[in-house]
Amino acid sequence: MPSSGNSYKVRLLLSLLDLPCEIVDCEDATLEIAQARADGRLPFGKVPVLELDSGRLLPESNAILLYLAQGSHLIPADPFHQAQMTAWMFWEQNQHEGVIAVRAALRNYPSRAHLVTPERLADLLDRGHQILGMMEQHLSGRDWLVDGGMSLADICLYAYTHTAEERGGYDMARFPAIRRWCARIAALPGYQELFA
Ligand SMILES: N[C@@H](CCC(=O)N[C@@H](CS)C(=O)NCC(=O)O)C(=O)O
Repeated sequence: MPSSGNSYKVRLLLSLLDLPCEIVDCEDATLEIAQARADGRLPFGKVPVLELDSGRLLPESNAILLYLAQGSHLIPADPFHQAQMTAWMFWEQNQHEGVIAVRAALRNYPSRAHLVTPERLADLLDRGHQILGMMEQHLSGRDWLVDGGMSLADICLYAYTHTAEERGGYDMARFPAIRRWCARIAALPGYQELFA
């Protein structure tokens, strides 16, 4: 889904690792996504989905990242660092995405307009600033989320964080360490923008 941060995580990883893949666009509220769902190609009803050459289907953006990055430098060899990486990836789905991505979706997708109330937007703004505050505190004095170097955790959290201001309406001036971390990722060889 070209406008989706969850889909972008996968596109960014493919580009950073220079992995070949055919991208099939299924934008929100289009015939293409309805057809993919009807054809049984979205195991959990959502995108992204990775389809292997064997025809096996893998849903969930973070599971796809873990599968595609096996053996690469983006999965730490040290078991504790690897567990820290997965902790951030669970946190992204548990805490971050359901607030930061949801506020962006409410503001940007006409299909979600009927779900918008001023109270809901205000609550998501407040909770989002708290969540971003946690990332800010962690990234102050560190280059990457996990000790030992860049990992999938950075790709995963970058997806919705780097557009939090533009799409979500969050005040990123409050979070200089996050802005420096975003610039670090955007400078990586093979980096691809959300709308490339
Ligand atoms: N936890 C899932 C979330 C997937 C998800 O919510 N996908 C959205 C796009 S971000 C989607 O499929 N939207 C279209 C729809 O629901 O019809 C993941 O990380 O892949």
